[in-house]
Amino acid sequence: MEEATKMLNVSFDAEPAALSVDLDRAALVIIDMQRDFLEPGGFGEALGNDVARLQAAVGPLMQVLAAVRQHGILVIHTREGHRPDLTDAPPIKVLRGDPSTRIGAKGPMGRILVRGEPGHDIIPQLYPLADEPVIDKPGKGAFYQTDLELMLRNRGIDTLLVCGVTTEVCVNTTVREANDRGFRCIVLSDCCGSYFPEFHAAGLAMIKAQGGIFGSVAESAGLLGSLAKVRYPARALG
Ligand code: C5J
Repeated sequence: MEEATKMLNVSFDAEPAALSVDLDRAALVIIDMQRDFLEPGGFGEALGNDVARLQAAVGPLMQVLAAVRQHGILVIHTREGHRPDLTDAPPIKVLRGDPSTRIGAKGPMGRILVRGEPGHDIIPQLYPLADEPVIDKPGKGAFYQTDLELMLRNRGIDTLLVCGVTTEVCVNTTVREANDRGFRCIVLSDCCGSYFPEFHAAGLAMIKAQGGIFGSVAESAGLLGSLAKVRYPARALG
């Protein structure tokens, strides 16, 4: 029996210009949707932020994740965090803030931003499937000291659909790293979030300015609409 052949291209609105994406060469990269950033008692709150502000991205991202999974598009999740002995955490990062709420300090969800602790894990609504790679990153960018680039190149990926938190920190850093490595980035604006609405807006504006100097910005509805229209040829009987 022959395998179905995909009709691979989808087109949708984006800024600064509409896009066409080959689904076989695209990956969804979900940045740091961790309990430590989105739930009370974690790193985000330890830094004085209102974590509820990030929740707006969860619903749209759940829809995108479901659609992307349905189409067999590669999904990669990232988590920011450190080894329990903090040997991979720069002292300048660890020593910021009150000692009781620093990276490595004990909080309601375990040690803050430490791998293996409950707070370091991804929120249940977006939990990775067993075959979806999870990149543990020590920095803000997903390429820094990780094997993300190797994974993408091995699979022939040239386009990243980027979502997650926070827009102006880890999403922006990752997009800049990706752009310098020759990957096309499409940031799904409603699937990203920030503790600061003005930084969210500025973070997206910086990506799409000057003809898309770091990438494109699109709302998820356009992608979802075009994914819903993809038709796969019926399998040949045999
Ligand atoms: C931050 C992140 N904001 N994932 N991390 O420290 O954006």
